[in-house]
Amino acid sequence: MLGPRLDVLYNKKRFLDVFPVVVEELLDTLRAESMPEDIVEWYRRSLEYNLPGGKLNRGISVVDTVEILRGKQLEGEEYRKAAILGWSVELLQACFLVADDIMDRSIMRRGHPCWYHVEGVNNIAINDACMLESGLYQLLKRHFRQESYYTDLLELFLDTTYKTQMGELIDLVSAPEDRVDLSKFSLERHRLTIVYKKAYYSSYLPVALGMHFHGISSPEQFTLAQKILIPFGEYMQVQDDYLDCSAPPEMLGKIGTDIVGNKNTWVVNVALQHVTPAQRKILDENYGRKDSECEQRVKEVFAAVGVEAKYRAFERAAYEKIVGLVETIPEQGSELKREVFMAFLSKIFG
Ligand code: DMA
Ligand code: MG
Ligand code: MG
Ligand code: MG
Repeated sequence: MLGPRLDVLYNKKRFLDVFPVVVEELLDTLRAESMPEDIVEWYRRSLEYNLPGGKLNRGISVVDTVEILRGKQLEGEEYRKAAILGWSVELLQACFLVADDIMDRSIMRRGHPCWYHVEGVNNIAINDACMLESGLYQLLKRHFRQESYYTDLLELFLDTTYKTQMGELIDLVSAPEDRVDLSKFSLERHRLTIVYKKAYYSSYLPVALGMHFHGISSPEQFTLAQKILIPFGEYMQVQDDYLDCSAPPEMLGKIGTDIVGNKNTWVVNVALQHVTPAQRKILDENYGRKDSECEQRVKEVFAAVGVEAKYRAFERAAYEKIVGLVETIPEQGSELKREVFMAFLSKIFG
């Protein structure tokens, strides 16, 4: 047994050790179609730029889920196969991020320029996003085609992708660039947005994949997992919204665009509930404007209404609610285990 901190490092290292295998297998699919070497190299650069630089929480959670359900560490070929399923989630995530950064006009991601901002890439990033997604199905075909749960995996990835795209659509349509109307925002619409754009793919998908890999097939178990993981995924996006306007770029690895981008975030909705008429006027006049002084005035209103304390209270309540849901799983005799969820929670809270 390593300590908890070393466990995290070890889990990340062995997961990253599988990455070169993923890259070579994906490049082989291009070579098999006789793609010229410069095209193979382009795909390599896109994979290496967009996949391994993040926390890899989603991918690693697939493996963690399997190991907790098995009650032992995976070894050799079995570990590699579970890790490849994890990398498939990371491919989907990379696809969403590359596209999201274009649509949100973001500049920085994971401490580097967004892919579409890299010299010579520009709009080719749109096709690269599509190829990051398509690549995951090549991995699934190669490694899981013979499994009884292959169709379940395909359906899960396809349905989750569709839901995420719906979420991105509500998010973007709610944020017109030429017309700021804060009266159109609401926490109900925000909740719908974040469940679809974040919770299904970031929280439910990794655990559900691990469950399939382990051999769980009863629909009730997946419904139970979803009941816990959707509120958990909601929390993940509220945290993302809060950090967007409050954390320094050095910590975040990205520069927040929500205020200038006129986004319907948790933060602006909470502020709207607590502003005085004078503060409301400042928000109306400064939110969603592409101007850093306007952005600063909005942040001052957020601070004045005490957004930070409200976020801390929300975080505490969310944690207690989710732990309460986890505790509905019986301690003995259940296919699912509480620890699957507690391990995931510990990666995200705090
Ligand atoms: C993230 O929304 C959703 C997807 C599907 C990537 P976001 O724009 O708030 O994410 P980020 O803050 O990372 O750009
Ligand atoms: Mg974004
Ligand atoms: Mg976005
Ligand atoms: Mg965000």
